[in-house]
This record gives sequence, structure tokens and C-alpha cells, in this order.
Amino acid sequence: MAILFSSKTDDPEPWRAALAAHFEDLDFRVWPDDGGDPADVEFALVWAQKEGALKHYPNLRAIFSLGAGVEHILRDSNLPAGVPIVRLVDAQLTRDMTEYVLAWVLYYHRDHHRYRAQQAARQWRALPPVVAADRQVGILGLGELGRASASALAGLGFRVRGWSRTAKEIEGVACFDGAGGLGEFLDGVEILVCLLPLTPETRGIVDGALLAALPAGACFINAARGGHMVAADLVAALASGHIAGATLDVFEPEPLPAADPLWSHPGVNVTPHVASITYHKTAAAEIVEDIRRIRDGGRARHVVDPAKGY
Ligand code: NDP
Ligand code: OXD
Repeated sequence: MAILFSSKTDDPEPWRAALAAHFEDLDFRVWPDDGGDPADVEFALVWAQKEGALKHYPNLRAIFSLGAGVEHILRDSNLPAGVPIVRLVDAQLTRDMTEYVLAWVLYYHRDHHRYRAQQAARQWRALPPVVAADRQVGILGLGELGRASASALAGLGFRVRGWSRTAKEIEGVACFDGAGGLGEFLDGVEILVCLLPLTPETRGIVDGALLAALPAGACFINAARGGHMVAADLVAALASGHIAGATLDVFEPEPLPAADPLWSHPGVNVTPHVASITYHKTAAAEIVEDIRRIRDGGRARHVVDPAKGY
């Protein structure tokens, strides 16, 4: 069975090894030196493929994203028509994202951003504590990742609210939906976490107006995509003191250029797109399950709706 691998950033070898453990007849081809007859290729595993590259495979049955996001596939205006695009849903990916969100929410909740500033000034001063039950955390996006983070935070006793496109019911989480529900969702959110997919609707959503709707001293964690955030608006909100801190894992462009002022901003923590990293073994097992379903005449489980963009 021929599988095409195409990624500018991922090493193909661990994927080859992980898939070879499941398929004895694996013919693993790495774009562009894919060799052989393109007509043999049934499946593609991709991260930000070259525009139009997938059109050269007439018998492609599914395109798998190497991660949860799919905007890196959908930005290609020359995709083969009718071939399902499948996003990655993997329990390990979800666990890792939950850890990242918990770590940084706790950082802000326990005032580590303020203690860091106090340390720089050699200032020994205990800040008045706020208990989790009095802390309002908001999650933009209640999908696989957002829902798990929201539930974990609720389990720690935080007041949690979440926002999604369609209505949700999640135990311990106040749910808001749609453009009409955004204002009510934001009201009183002291720590805001972005876990939305990047789509034409969500690009630039975290702008000056959204940040202004948060209470003074709020903090922001972006573990989704750099394109969700208007960086200049965030820097202005930090400068005014309205936003007290930001943790950013994702940027546009990536890597974050060395000259970007965000690197040295005292109110910003930068991580290099590591909130949740795809593990070859667990991810390959999910992809293999879908390949088996398709080959048995069924459908992959997490097919993207190109019209929605996620
Ligand atoms: P899902 O597709 O499972 O969930 C997306 C959520 O966003 C859904 O709740 C959806 O609403 C909501 N949503 C989408 N569009 C809108 C909108 N216009 N208005 C309101 N809500 C909206 O995605 P995942 O949870 O699996 O992943 C989310 C994103 O996290 C990925 O797309 C990726 O960009 C990012 N990511 C980042 C990583 C990192 O290391 N930094 C690692 C993995 C993922 P509804 O439920 O109603 O459809
Ligand atoms: C993903 C990512 O989308 O790692 O999975 O960003």
C-alpha cells in the first residue's frame, strides 16, 4: 500500500517506522522524491504541502493532517476535489494540551507573572490570594482540546466558561455559542485561553476590541494559531496594563523572527509551538485505524468540512 508523506517541518523516518509496524506491504514515499507510479498512492500524510502537490495522485482516498489543525492543508486552493481531509484526534495530543493549559492557567492564577516582576525589583511582598472558586477562566473553542481543558479546569474548582460555534453542554462549564454569545462569554473572564481552529471566521478574533471586553488585569494564553491574535493590539493592551500577561505558543510567521519584540517583552512568555506535539506512535495508530476503515468500505472518523474550515 502506497502512502505519501509531505511535510516541510516533520522528519518522515519516525512516521515510516510507526506505519511499517502496522502494514507489512507499506510503500512509504516522501514528497517530492516519491518514485513509483503516482496512481498507486492511496493516502497522504501532510503538513503544509506544496500548493497543488496532491493533485498529482489520481487515486488518493484520504488526506491526513499530521496535527489537529487543518488550515495548513485547506490554504491550498488546488486540492484534489472530493478527497476527504482528516484531522488528528489523539488522546495523547489532548492530554498534552490539557497539561499546557493547566500549567499556564495556574501560573496566572497563582500570580507568578506578578511575582516574577517583583523578583526583578527584589521586592518581598505577598499578594492577596484568590481561590480557584473565585477565578473565572474562559476557553475559546470547545472541541476535542478545548472541552478537555475546560473540564480539567472545572475539576480543579475554577469557574469555567467556554465558547463554541454551536451550543454545548459540559458539566461544570458555562457554555456560550455563536457571535451573539461572545460578549456575554468574555464578560468577567480573567484568564482567556484560545483553542479555536484558524478559519476565515476566527482569524484576528483576539483583537483590541475583544481584549478590551476582558476585565483589567486579565491574562491571555494562545495555544491555537498565531493568526487568531492581532499582535499589535495585544502589545498595546499589555502596554496600557489592561492585559497583565500573555503566554504565546503560536505565531505568524513561525519561527517567531529573532527581531520580534515579543521575544523580550516582560509581559510575554514565548514557547515554540510545543503546547501539544504529535507523537508518531499514537498518531499513527489513529491514522491506521482510519485507513483500515476506508479500505473496508467505511469512512474516516474526523473528516473536516472544508466549508467550515475545520
Ligand atoms: P476541534 O475542531 O475539535 O474544535 C474546534 C472548536 O472551535 C469547536 O468547539 C468549534 O465549535 C469551535 N469553533 C470553530 N469555529 C468557531 C467560530 N467561528 N466561533 C465559535 N467557535 C468556533 O479542534 P481541536 O480542539 O482538535 O483543535 C483546536 C485547534 O488547536 C487546532 O485547530 C489547532 O489550530 C490548535 N492546536 C495547537 C497545537 C499546539 O501545539 N499549539 C496542538 C494541537 C492543536 P463547534 O464545536 O460548535 O463546532
Ligand atoms: C496541531 C499542531 O495542529 O501541532 O496539531 O499545531
